[in-house]
Order: sequence, then C-alpha cells, then structure tokens
Amino acid sequence: MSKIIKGPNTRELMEQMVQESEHLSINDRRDFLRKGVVAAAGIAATTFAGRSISAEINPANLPPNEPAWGKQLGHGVVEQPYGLPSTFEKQVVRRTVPWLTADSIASISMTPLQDLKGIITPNGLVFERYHGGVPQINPDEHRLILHGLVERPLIFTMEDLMRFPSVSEIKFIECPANGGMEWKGAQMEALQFTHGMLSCCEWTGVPLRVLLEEAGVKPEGKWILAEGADGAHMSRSIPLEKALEDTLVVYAQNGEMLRPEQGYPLRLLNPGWEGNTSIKWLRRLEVGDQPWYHREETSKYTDLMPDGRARKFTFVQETNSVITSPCPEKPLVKPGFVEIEGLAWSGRGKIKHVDISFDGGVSWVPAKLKGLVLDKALTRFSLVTKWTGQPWLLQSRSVDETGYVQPTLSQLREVRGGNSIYHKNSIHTWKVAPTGEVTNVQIT
Ligand SMILES: Nc1nc2c(c(=O)[nH]1)N[C@H]1C(S)=C(S)[C@@H](COP(=O)(O)O)O[C@H]1N2
Ligand SMILES: [Mo]
Repeated sequence: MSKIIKGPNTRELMEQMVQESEHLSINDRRDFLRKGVVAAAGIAATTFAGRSISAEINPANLPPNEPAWGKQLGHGVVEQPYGLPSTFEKQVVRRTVPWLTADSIASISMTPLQDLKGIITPNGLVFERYHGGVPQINPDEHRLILHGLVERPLIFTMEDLMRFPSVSEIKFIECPANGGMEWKGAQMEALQFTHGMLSCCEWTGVPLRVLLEEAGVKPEGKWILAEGADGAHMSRSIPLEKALEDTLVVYAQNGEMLRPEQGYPLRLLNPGWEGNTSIKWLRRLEVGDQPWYHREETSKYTDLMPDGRARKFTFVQETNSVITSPCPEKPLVKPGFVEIEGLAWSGRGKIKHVDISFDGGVSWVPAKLKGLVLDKALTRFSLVTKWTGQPWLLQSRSVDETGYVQPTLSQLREVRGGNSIYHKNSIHTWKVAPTGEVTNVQIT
C-alpha cells in the first residue's frame, strides 16, 4: 500500500509564499504569517461550518403542523428586481486565502465547487483574479482597438461588436495556479482552495477570427498582443493559430452581460488555455510577428523545470479532475448509498473517461459521465456505491479524447521537479475516515 503523506511543510510553504510577496516589510510578513496560520487552522472550524441545522429547527414547522410560511402570504414581484439566492444559502460564496497575496487588488478568490451542481458556474460565484482591481467601465465609452500588422486598423464600439453574428459556447476557465498551494504537500483542507480557481460558463461573443478577417492580417502577422483596460493593463501574447482556431471576444456570460469581475464589457476567451490569456476589460489587440517578451506578464507564467531551464509558454491546461462530493466541506453523513461525484476537464478537448479509486490508486472503477460532455468544458462524473463506514482513499483519474491520462503526483514531479507553481493537474486524494470526515492527503 502506498505511503500517505500529510504536508508537514505547511508552515514552510506559507513562509516561502509570504517571502515571495513583495512590497512587505519584515514585520508585515510576520504579521501575515501569523494571520495565515490562524486562517488556515480556522478554515474547517469556522468558514465551512455552514448553517447548524439542528439548532435552527423549530418543531412547530414540521409535519403534521402547517409551517409558518404556509399561514401567511409572501412578498410580491420585484421586491428584488435582480434576484438573489435564498438567505439560507449565504454560506455559498467565493472565498480567498488571506495569506496568499499582500492585498485584495492583486489577488484571487475561489469558486465554491463543493456547493455547485451540474457544470455551469453561476455568475456571482465565478472565481476572480485581478492584477489591479476591477475597473468600472462605461460600455458606451469603451473601445476595442485592432492594429499592428493589419491592412485596415479598426476601432470597434460595443455596438459594432454586438452587430456581428454571435456564438455561444460553454467553456471552462482555469488559472494555472489552481492547485499550486499543493505542490509541496497537502495543505488546504478544502476543495474550494485546492481546486476552486476554476469556473465554467456559457460565453457569448464574436470569434476573433471574424474581427481579424475584417482588419486583414498581413502575411508577417504571427502573434497577437491582447491588453486590458484595467489599471494593471495586463497583457499576454497569443499565437495567431489559436486566434484563428477558437479564440472568442465575449461580452456575455450565462445569458447576461459580463460581470464587472469577469471583464465587463468585453473580454478575450482562449478556450482550454491558462486563464491569464483570457484578458479581461479587453481594449487592444495588436498583430505582430513575434511575442511581446519585453512587456509580457510571461515572466510570471513561466514553468521552472528541474534542469534549471524554464518553459516560456505552457498555454494548455491539461486534463485534470477532482471528486467534489464527498470532500472536506461535504463529509459523508451516514452509511448507506452514496453518490460519488466530481468534475473533470481538459484544455485539449472532451473528457473521454473517468475512473475512481477507493484504495489510493491500487484499483480503479469506471465512473459514469453525467449530462453534457463538451469540448473544453467541465464534465460531471458520478458513481453510486455503498459506504459502510470503511476508510477510503478516494481518487479520480480522467482521460481526455487525445488519450492523455491524468498523471499521479510522482509522475508529475518526475517531469516537473520541485520548483513548480503552475499546472498541477495530478490525481488528487481525499482520505475518508470511518467517521465520514474527509481530509486532504497526498500519496507517494
Ligand atoms: N485585464 C486583465 N485580464 C485578466 C486578469 C487581470 O488581472 N487583468 N487576470 C487574468 C488571470 S491571471 C486569470 S486566471 C483570469 C481569471 O478570470 P476570472 O477573473 O474571470 O475568473 O483572468 C485573466 N485576465
Ligand atoms: Mo491566473
């Protein structure tokens, strides 16, 4: 049986992360670290406690009584002109890890995957990643400039863009730092923090190819620089082949205009690629003959390999998967039938197959793919089984349509060494105790 390791180096990793956060004085760092430890320790106890069901139950509302809400009339229409979830669902929110970044303007929050159903992420729960906060952009004043190695440089208004025939596509967005806190050991006792830099929406907009055809790319044109209108003016270089293949310029998300957090009024969407290439608040596209190394955020997004060399671009988010139920936030409550559920995704196409292991990867059972199985979208898998209180080492392993099999942690470490921050797509393990409690462990 494989050896289970529970990150003894949590503190070491946190210290390292705090040291990496620039612009902090030594005292600030110590303070951060202290808060970090408290925050991490308090996660299971406070943040995820959810509502305490038994404390709130009033027997007068249970059968055979008529509950209070049936004895009166409720509120009328447009009490809430833009609807909100039930107040009983207030624990279903985005969360951040306070010690991860120095401030909230250049930071990240995570999607509560543990609470979601199906494959679509509701707009209010899509994880947020900002390098300079959220700009408030008046769409009537927003312009998209398309220039560089083109025959006809163009400036589009939002109205211009929305006159093009639109397409709507369901695609995931994942930050390549998803799971990054787990490279050096199992650290985060929550699915939201191990995998929550991930969302999947139906995006509506125009294929970038169509705009490039309008402008007429010159034969020397090989790369595109996409730039945001936020204070960070975040930019990334994107190869022309991707732009011509499936890049979208989108203005809507799950049926409504983009949320400010997601780039209102316009963002780029590079399906299956590192989230950072999907530039939000998109204001400029420049066609060039090579990447813009000098102004790139790429220095941040390189992958340092064991031989000391760094991968400049690692665009694709390879196949990954995780069990979402049970998970630390959703323990098993009683013996009997349980539906093991999870999400699988691949930046290279559709999910072909998912297996589940109950014994830490010694043996595998095929799961069923549930609902829609779409290209570069989250795919839900399920397996109904019986739990009689036996301990489990639960894992899921996805295979995409290219035949790529999600690697084990040791397989991934063999290739990537110990320097990595990004692209951790290895098989994840939840340890289920006889009490039903679920903890995050790693297996060597
Ligand atoms: N203009 C701009 N675009 C941006 C960013 C940013 O800070 N500014 N963050 C990027 C990163 S790192 C990621 S992972 C995705 C996250 O998209 P989301 O915030 O809609 O989840 O947006 C990308 N686009
Ligand atoms: Mo990101």
